[in-house]
Amino acid sequence: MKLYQNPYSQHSRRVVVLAAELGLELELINVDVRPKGWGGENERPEFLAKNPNAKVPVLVDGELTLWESNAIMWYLAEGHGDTPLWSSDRRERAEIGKWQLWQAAQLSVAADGLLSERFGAIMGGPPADAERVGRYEAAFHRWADVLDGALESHDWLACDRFTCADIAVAAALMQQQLAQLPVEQHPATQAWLARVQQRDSWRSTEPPPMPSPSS
Ligand SMILES: N[C@@H](CCC(=O)N[C@@H](CS)C(=O)NCC(=O)O)C(=O)O
Repeated sequence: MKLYQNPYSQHSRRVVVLAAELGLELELINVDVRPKGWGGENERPEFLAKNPNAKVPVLVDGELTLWESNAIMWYLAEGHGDTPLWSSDRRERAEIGKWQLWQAAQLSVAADGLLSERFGAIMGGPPADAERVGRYEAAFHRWADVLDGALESHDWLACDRFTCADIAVAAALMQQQLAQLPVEQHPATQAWLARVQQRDSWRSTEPPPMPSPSS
C-alpha cells in the first residue's frame, strides 16, 4: 500500500501512527504540499487525479484510492482484523468514530487555522491576522475544554483504552509549537498528550526538523 503524505501534516501523521501501531508496512511517498496557488505538488494533475481536494493523505491499495485520513484509518484498522484500536462492537465503533469526526470537524479546524496563520507568516505569506488568530484561539480553547472534560477521569478518550480516537485527536495537536497551540492551559489534555507521545508509534514517526524557509 502506498501513502501519499507529508511528514509535517497532522492529517498524514494519524495514518502513519496507526500503521506503526498495527505493524503495517506502508510505502510513504512525500508530497510537497502547499496552499492553493503556491505551486505545490498537490496541485499537479497527477496528484489531483488521486485527490481532487489537493490534500494529503491519500492511500492507494490496488484499485482503491482513498482520501480523508479518518476513512483511511478505518480501512486499515478493519483490514487488520481484530485490534483494540478499533472494534467489532458497534457501540464501541461509534464511540471511537465520534471523536474522529469531532477532530475533523472541530479541533483540527482551529489547530490548522492557527498553524496557517503563524507558519504561513514564517514562510513568507501575509502576516498573521490578529482577528482571525483570536477567533481560532477561542475555538481551540472551547474544544480543548471538551477534551479536558473527557480526560479528567479517564486516561483515554474512548472505551477506556488507547484507540484510533486518541491517535486521530493527538495528531491534530502535533504542531503544538509551530502553531503555538495553548495546550498547556488544559492540564488533562496536556497529560493525555504526553501519554500518547510516549508510545513507540509516536516516537518512531516523529518528523525530522522542519527545513528553514530559504531551503
Ligand atoms: N480532512 C482532511 C484534511 C487534509 C488536509 O487538510 N491536509 C493538508 C495537509 S495537513 C493539505 O494537504 N493541505 C493542502 C491544501 O489544503 O491545499 C483529512 O483528514 O485527510
